[in-house]
Amino acid sequence: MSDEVLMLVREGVAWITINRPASMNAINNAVREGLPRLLDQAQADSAVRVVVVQGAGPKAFCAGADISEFTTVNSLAQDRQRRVHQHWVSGFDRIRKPTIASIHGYCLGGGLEIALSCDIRIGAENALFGFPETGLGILPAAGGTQRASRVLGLGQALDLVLSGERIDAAHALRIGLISRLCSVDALPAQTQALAERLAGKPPLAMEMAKEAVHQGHEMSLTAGLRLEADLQSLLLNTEDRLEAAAAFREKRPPKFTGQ
Ligand code: CO8
Repeated sequence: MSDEVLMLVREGVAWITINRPASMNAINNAVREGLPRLLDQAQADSAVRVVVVQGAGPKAFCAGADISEFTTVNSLAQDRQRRVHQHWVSGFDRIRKPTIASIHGYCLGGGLEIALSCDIRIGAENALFGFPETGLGILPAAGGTQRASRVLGLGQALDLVLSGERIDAAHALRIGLISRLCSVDALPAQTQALAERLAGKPPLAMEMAKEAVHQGHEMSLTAGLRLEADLQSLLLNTEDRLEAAAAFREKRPPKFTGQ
């Protein structure tokens, strides 16, 4: 596989790095094909409890699609193939483990769509977010128009998508685009601490909590509450629930097995 997107598994955390720093980690074919493949690998690997996505180099998380590949108009056949084949960010919809975007520098276009596909976004003070797509004659079509409105609400999503303006990290925190903000220097350690905290929790509870929030968001309140109750019933039958309670009683750290 190309080294333009890398994965390293450490202490239950899969660190996926978009590794094209000379191009601001722009998404070329290798990234488009490699990222979903690595996400599927992380899902299949029982040693992985949490996935972090980050960008290599000092300047960018990801500056969006590689514009140097924007040279030809798609034929209808290519377009059909694109729809039939896996959507390039769909790996995030398949992964049941918690995902974190660790964002520094530019987070634009497809890069912002990757970030929005993650469950938690942590941003460094130098992060800059925006959707330049409409200025390029396209729209944010890797989930951007849909996920932005779900994460931010219609007003903020329409502002970002239509204006194409960049917002800084403090603004992103204010509108809920990121939920955590830290200094540039602290970003790796803060991300690692958060990822390891999540990785230390019972995996089935994490998976089902994630499912309840994501699926429930697309349902009526009544259906969502039903889903929540059903998933809780499943968790009440797990070994890890008993282990959590036993560890609390015995004043020791829990040992979760994912059963
Ligand atoms: N694609 C290709 N190369 C890029 C990209 C990009 N998106 N962004 C930066 N680079 C390259 C530059 O060409 C430059 O290369 P070189 O050194 O060889 O000239 C290098 O990275 C450094 O960039 P700059 O010199 O421009 O650095 P600045 O600090 O002056 O500016 C910016 C950084 C603001 C990030 C600027 O480079 C920029 O505006 N980049 C383009 C951002 C953009 O419009 N992205 C595309 C959005 S559209 C999109 O993402 C659609 C997603 C669709 C899903 C993907 C499937 C196709």
